[in-house]
Amino acid sequence: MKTPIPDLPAHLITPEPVYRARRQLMQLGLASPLLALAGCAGAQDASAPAPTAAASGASGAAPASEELTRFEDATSYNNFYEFGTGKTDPARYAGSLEPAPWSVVVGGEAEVTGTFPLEDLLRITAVQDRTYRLRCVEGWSMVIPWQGLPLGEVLQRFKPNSRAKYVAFTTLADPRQMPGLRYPSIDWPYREGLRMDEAMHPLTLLATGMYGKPLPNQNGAPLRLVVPWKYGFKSIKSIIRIDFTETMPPTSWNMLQPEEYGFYSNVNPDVDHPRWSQRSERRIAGTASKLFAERIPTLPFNGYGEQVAGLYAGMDLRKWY
Ligand SMILES: Nc1nc2c(c(=O)[nH]1)N[C@H]1C(S)=C(S)[C@@H](COP(=O)(O)O)O[C@H]1N2
Ligand SMILES: [Mo]
Repeated sequence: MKTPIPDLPAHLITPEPVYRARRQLMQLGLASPLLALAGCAGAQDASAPAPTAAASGASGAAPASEELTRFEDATSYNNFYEFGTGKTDPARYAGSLEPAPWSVVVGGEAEVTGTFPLEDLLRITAVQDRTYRLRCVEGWSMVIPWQGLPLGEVLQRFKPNSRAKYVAFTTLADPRQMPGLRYPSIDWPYREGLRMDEAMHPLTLLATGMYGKPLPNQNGAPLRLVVPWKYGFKSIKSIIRIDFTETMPPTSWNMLQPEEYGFYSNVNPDVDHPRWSQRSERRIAGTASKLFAERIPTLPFNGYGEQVAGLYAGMDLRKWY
């Protein structure tokens, strides 16, 4: 069943928050003025992401001075429990995942809902290059050059209504493709969620590729979230469902250990995990001989505070961890 995504002129479908978000991105040097005009579907071929100067230059979101994690490490040291809980399990077993054909169900509090082939979603807006730090709650981090669509621009196309306060995401849960589902490590399917303004923030990416290649299966092919100011587990992989909801949706790690993992999960060196400190981290960005670099301090909001701290103004981040 195929539902056409309305293909309206950009000036009709781009509401004020997204327009402002784009302007903010341009000011950060993260989006070219050309892209800002290219809001119409099919503006750029999603299958051929062209690296841009903006991808590696700007401060904060694109740490030019930071060494990239090696492709080999980013694709062999993974968390993707659907393929096992060991770090090397995803690379070993994710070959059975079938990322094509793929479709995503969009439901809940929106005018446009239905089942959409991935190809149609990829035509909503242009693919962009974004180099982001990703900080796992376990205390390691990576620097990864992603390609993807700004999530907010995609979501806007479905015309969320005034009851849409959150966005819930669901990963595929197919025991035929995912051997890890045999174990109740998580109450499958893997679920994540964002508050609407977090989902609409220009840094939030719906990733389709990394290092200029399509997403490897172990990294969440064919479509995953990347929310660089939050702990890695918010960056849900292999998404098959997106729902606009009025209430805060249940999320996998919070369901599993509510004392340890909250809904927000913003990277915060001042709030320790109950079982370990979150003050520092070790980058996986090294030479072939050493997986982890020396310990470095963890930054509030993973270093993206200038862009995102405003989303949480007035909130006690010890309570809303
Ligand atoms: N569906 C799903 N998404 C997931 C996970 C998972 O187990 N299942 N692990 C999360 C965790 S804990 C991290 S740190 C990142 C790791 O992403 P990477 O393997 O691409 O570095 O994926 C996140 N997304
Ligand atoms: Mo993680």
